Amino acid sequence: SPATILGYPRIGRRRELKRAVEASWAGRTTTDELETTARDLRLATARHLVDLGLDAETAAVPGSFSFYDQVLDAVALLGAVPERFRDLVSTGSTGSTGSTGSTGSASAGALSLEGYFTLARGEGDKPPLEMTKWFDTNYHYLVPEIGPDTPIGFVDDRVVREFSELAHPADGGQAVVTRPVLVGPVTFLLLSKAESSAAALRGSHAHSSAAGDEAPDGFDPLDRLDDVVAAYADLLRALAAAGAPWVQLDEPALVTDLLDVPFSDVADAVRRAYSRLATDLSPVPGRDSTDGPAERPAILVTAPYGDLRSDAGDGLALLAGTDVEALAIDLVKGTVPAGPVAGLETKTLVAGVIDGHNIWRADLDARLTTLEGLSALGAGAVAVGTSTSLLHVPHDVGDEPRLDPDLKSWLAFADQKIAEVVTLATGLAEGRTAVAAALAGSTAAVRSRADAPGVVVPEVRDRTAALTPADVERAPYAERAAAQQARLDLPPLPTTTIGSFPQTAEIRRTRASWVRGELSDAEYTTAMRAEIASTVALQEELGLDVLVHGEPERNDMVQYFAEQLDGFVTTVHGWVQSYGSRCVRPPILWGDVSRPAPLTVEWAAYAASLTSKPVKGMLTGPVTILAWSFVRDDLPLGETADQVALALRDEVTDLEEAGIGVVQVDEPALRELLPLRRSAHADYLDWSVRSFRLSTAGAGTATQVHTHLCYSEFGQVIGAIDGLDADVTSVEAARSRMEIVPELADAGYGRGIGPGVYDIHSPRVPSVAEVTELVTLAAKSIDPRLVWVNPDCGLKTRSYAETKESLRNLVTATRSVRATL
Ligand code: THG
Ligand code: ZN
Repeated sequence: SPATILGYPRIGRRRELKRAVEASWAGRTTTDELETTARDLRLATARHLVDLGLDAETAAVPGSFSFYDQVLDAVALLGAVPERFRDLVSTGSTGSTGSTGSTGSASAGALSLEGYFTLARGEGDKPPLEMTKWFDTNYHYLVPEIGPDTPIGFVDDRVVREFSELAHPADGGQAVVTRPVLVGPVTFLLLSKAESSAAALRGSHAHSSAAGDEAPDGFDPLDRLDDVVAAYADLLRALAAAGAPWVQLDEPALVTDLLDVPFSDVADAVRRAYSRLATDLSPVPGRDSTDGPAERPAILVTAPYGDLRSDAGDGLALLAGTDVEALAIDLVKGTVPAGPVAGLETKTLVAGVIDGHNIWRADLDARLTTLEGLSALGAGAVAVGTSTSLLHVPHDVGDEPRLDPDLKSWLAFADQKIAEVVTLATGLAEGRTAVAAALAGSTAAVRSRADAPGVVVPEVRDRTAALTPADVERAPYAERAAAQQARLDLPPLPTTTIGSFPQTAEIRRTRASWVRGELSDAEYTTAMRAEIASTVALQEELGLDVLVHGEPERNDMVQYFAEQLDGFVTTVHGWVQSYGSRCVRPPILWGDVSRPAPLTVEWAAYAASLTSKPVKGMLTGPVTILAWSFVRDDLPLGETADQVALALRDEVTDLEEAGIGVVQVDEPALRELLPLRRSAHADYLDWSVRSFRLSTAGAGTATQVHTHLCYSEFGQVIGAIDGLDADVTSVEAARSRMEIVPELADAGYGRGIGPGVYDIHSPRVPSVAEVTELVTLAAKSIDPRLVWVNPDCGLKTRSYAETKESLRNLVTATRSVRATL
């Protein structure tokens, strides 16, 4: 039985691609040098996958490279460049195949690699494509902007060149026949937003984030399906001509209800797209009776990240009804249908039984049983695969010498997962005895993990078992608000920041030297205190009302906590791409969680000792800590969240005892973990809101609890934001002109709100007039006594020069609005 994976990490095991890309952006290397590095990386990766057991000749190795993002790759493939970047496109150059899409407007042309990066990063006053979370992961894709006149054609044959380069390697070494991987046409359009015609005319975004609102009435990116499909058809012809036997089209949009498109519309689009691609083009010769040259490779459609079947409709039956040759389904998140599925008898089913989104070694015996049970579906053939691309896991457990050997034996990163897939494929084809040793090893690891000390800690379990509804309740808000105002004595429209101040190169160097042991603990503490003192002095000088210590000691808002909590470990090389060249190292939550010692108190207390203004203690909330970690699969997420929440609750108590009167618990990932299926929302919102409240409800009535939310659209969790019961909620809002304020008010939210008055993701300094206008706007749509003034996110990635100027303008603007109240 064949073995395959849906995709492999592309950043490189030592982040080679990140370094090469950033060197090229900085002008230290040329684009040609970057292309060469990337080509070498692709060749080495493909051969590595063959060494790990994927077949070199049958397209078992995915061609899943990307310089930045797979959705941006599709934009480049199609030349679907928003108007404001159209000058980057070279018309006339249509890729070396000479094949062009016959549709769309005439100016479809290819982007250079530099132009491609410009769409991702913006240029001057041209904002980049918007970035948002990819399904329920911590990976971010770039959102295509598609309008009625966006050029769409097959303009860039990079995918074909990448295939050929590995199939006929210039170095004369091992050839690898890969399976090019692309975002499928339906998912591409469902993830796109309607291009704003007004913004297109202006050539700049100014304050027009609500691009969709300005699109021509009734236009939906899905209206361009025929154009996109025609371009994909041209690409498939080119791949067939280059000899590619297979292509993979990813259609994860089929596993989610969150895109606000009725299933019937998605189903129509899928039928239409795949009848053009699969039925109308003849597949590789030999597959059926066609004698002419192949017009396309065999097609594998994948549906990762969830269950194809839902109350709304049966996506598996839908895909099985098309003429594609293979379907990949997620059997980690998804379910196995009980009986035969019509249409599957002519197809290969790629059974995603190895988890591509988490790092636990699989129970191979159980997985083999699942695979054997698939015979009931009546598929033409069964292949073994991963549930998702391995993009979301690090490369190799073997790169982690510092991990405890027992713990290590429970883990499978990308390379170990490939070995698991290969073992299962052999086991399915040849029977259990052929893989007896591997099965025994897997069973032993599963047992060792279940029995290991620390996995179940009775005191932790007793504490969560004893929780009662009273543990998540605080005094009524009116009582809290009065006690907090008496204690804090804040002016109207209080000003604050979200927590982090710029992480200068010097701060990073100091932390790195301490980690390497070159700085003593005492020297490190002195250096961090000096940084905190200067940050506090700056905030006093600027005239902010609620100060922060600035977080110079924190590497990452989740990793910092995981390093100090029992039940977590962190890795050295476990990098996972977050967006573009940026990576994170998700901690591994392996056991019951507890707090051996205070986490943040000494830094916050030191800051508070330097000022008479209130200092806000800064914590990361339980949902976000789980969302950005690899979580255990042997305990319900809600129970793990409660354990983390109790550790944070103790921290809140300790902060209070140290005299801190304001505590912020950030939950930027509240929306990210929202299940892809609506049927699971109530349960998720129940445990996520409860665990947040558990972390904060130990605070006294006079302690002001803040939370901060960002990185997402909040529409689908607006009720939950109210449910968090924070005294003050700060949210991203500058780019959407404070729309969130009336939305929250409509949802019944009646506590403090800090709509971000400027976008920290851009180096632009907001003017006093601009901030004044936004503060005035916010104070009109909600009781002005509830409004706080703050930037829309932490300042970690900004420079001090911009930060000072922006905050100065923020304070000046606030004072002018205050004077009018
Ligand atoms: N932490 C974690 N996940 C996140 C964020 C975070 N997901 C959402 C959002 N924030 C993603 N944003 C970023 C921003 C910057 C970086 C990573 C994710 C980043 N990474 C460094 C890099 O790749 O060079 C490495 C990190 C380091 O220096 O330690 O800059 O804040 N968990
Ligand atoms: Zn934020």
